[in-house]
Amino acid sequence: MESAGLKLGVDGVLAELATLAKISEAEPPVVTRVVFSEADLHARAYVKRLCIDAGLTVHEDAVGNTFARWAGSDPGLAPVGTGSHIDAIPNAGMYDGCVGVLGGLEAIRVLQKLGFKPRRSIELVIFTAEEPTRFGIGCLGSRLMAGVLTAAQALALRDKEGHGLDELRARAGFTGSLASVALTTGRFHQFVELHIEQGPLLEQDGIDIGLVTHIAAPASVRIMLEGEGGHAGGKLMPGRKDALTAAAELILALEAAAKSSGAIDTVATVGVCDVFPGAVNSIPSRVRLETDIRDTDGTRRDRVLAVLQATCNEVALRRGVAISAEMVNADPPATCDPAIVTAMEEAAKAAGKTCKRMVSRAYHDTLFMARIAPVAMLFIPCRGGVSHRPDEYASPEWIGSGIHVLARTLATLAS
Ligand code: HGY
Ligand code: MN
Ligand code: MN
Repeated sequence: MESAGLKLGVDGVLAELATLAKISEAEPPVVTRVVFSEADLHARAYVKRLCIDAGLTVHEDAVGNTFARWAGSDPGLAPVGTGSHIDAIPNAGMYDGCVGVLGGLEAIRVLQKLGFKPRRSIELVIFTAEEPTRFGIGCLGSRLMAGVLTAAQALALRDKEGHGLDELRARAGFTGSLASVALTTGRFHQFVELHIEQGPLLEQDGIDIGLVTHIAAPASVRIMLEGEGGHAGGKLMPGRKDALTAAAELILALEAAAKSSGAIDTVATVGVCDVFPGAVNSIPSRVRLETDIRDTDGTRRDRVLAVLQATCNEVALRRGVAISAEMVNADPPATCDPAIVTAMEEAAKAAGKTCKRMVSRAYHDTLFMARIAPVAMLFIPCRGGVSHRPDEYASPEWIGSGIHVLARTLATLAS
C-alpha cells in the first residue's frame, strides 16, 4: 500500500475531523456532544453523508447505532467490523472516538482507491452513547448490542432532567423495539477499533502503534447521601449531619483504597459531586456522587468496591447520615483475540511502523463487542497522554499511521 496515496487520505481525514469538531454544544476548540443532543444529531448526519458518499450502505438500529457497510464479494460471510463513537463528554477534545470513526472510514476509502475487493463485507459502526454523560452508564449502544444491558434496564434509564431513553431516542428519530438492538454471536466475524491511547506510553516510548491485548474492567457506583440541612451560622458544629463532609470522607477513602491496592493499574475517580441546596450559607442536606473505579484485574477492582461499601456503612453510622450506594455497572475486563493482535502486528511491520502490545486503561465499545465477536484495538499516541480535555491532540503522522495499519489489517481480515 503506497504511503503517497495515504498522505492524501490523511489530509482529507484531518479536514473531516476539524469539521466534526465544530459540531459541538460548546465554543471550539472545546467539543461537547452529548448523545441525542442537537450537536449529536448534526454530527451523525454529517458522518452518515460521508459514508454514503463513499458508497457504503447505511442503516441505524433502534437506539441509533449506525452501520455503514462496504459489501464484500461473498455476502453470505459475516462482516469484519471497525468503528468507534462520535459522542463526547463536556469539555472534551476532537479525537476521542472520532479518530476510530473517520479513520475507519478513511481506511475503507484507501482500500477502495487501491482497488482492493473484500471477500467479507467491511462494516463501519458508529456506536450510540459510548460516553456515560447523559444516562450515567458508558457504552449504552454496544451494551445493548452485546445483550449486556436488557431493553427493560435501558428503558429505566433517566437523564438528570428525568427524560427517559425511550422519549429521547424517539425524539432523535430512532424507533423500533430496543430488544432488536441485540446482536447474535456471529453477526460480526471480527471487530477492530482504532482509538487514541488516552495515556502517555506510546508517545513516551516513541512507538507508532499500540496493539491492545486487554481492556481494563470499569465499574461505576452512584452514592446518595442524605443528612440534615440548616443555617450555616445558627447550627453549631456538634450534632450536625452535613452530607458534604460525609461525602468528603468517602472520596478520600476511595482514593486511598485505589492507591493502596498493591498495583499501579487500580484507578478511582469521583467525577460528579452534586450538592443540595448548594447555597454557601446552608448546610448541605443532600449529595450525589458518581464514582468510577477501574483495574486491569477484576478481582482487585472488586476489593476497592468492597472497601467503598464498608466505608459508606461506617461513615453513615458515625455521622448519622443516610448513605446508599447503587452499582451502576461492574464489567469484567476483555481479552483481545491473539490472532487479530498478530494480524495488526504484521500490518504495522509491513507499514514500517513501530508497535508494542499494551493494555487499554480506558474502556471502549470493543469491551462489549468482545462478548459477541473476536476483537482487538489499535492505539495511536496522543500528546502528553491527554484526553477528555480540549487540548487533546493526535498528530497527522500518528493518525496516518493508524489508518495505514488499520487498512492493512482490515484487508487481511476481510480477505
Ligand atoms: O471513560 C472512558 O474510558 C471512555 O473514554 N469513555
Ligand atoms: Mn471518552
Ligand atoms: Mn473513546
